[in-house]
Amino acid sequence: MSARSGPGATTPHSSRGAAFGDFDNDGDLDVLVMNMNEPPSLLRNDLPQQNGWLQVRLQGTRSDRMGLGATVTVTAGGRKQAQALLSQGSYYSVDDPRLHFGLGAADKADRIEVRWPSGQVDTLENVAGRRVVTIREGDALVAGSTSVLDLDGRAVDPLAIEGRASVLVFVRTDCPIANRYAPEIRRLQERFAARGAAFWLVYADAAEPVEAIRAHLRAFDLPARALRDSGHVLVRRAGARVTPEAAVFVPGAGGARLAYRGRIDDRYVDFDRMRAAPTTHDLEDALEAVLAGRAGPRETTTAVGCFLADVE
Ligand SMILES: [Ca+2]
Repeated sequence: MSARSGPGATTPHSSRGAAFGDFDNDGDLDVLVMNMNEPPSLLRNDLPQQNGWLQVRLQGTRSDRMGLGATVTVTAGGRKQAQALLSQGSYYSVDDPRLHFGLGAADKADRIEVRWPSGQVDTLENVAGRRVVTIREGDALVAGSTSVLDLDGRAVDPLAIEGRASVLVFVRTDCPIANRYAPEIRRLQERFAARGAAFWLVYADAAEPVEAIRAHLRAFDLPARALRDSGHVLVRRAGARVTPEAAVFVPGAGGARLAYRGRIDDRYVDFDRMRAAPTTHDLEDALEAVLAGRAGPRETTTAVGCFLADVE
């Protein structure tokens, strides 16, 4: 034990138990050692770290509320690690219930699988690292993340950007203005998909059934992947208020960064007044800019359309 690590491990104590956990919430494991007849020693890990990490906090619904007895398997950087959440640890000690996973050089987990005592299995894909992820039993969505469900009920985080940008287009099945933009959405997707921009249609009304969304995609020949944002996670993150409204996210140091939010173009002056042709193509200009690595002409514009339900 190096003298530079401090006196915690070199000073003699009569110790009986040790608990491992991230005491100071900085992503590394610290150790609390229980000493006989004196206060415990906290061995705080203050080594600078470059490696990725992830902590998983479990919330049981049918199983134990803390998720005791569940097994969590994390796949990252081609490696698989499994840990079980147990209630026992060392003598009179129990570890941090947040399971800690080192990710090595990876900055995200490709897959997290939770096997609950109830038999329920929850799987999350593409989960960004360097944070505590709360997983609720029976809910494939990461609380506090930007994961939402696709039409098949799979969790997808469109802001875990794999290409160069993520474009969210907020739509409704019953908004005439959004429907009139279908050809333009299609044109932009065809134009920019090959250049690394992923397009997502986001249906944010919880009352819209999946079948209605599928019918809408067919009727308007919308080829983008559709997501359901019933909890308005993406609506809040983007600051969207109406449909159609677009948001362009690019990879940033602390996660996805909003580069543009607003109208697709300025064809609509008001809800019932439109120009013969748009004079600015705001979404297209924003995408051209971010794909060229520069700031766009405007970060936000005001979109005209149908209000999203329940958005303040
Ligand atoms: Ca720590």
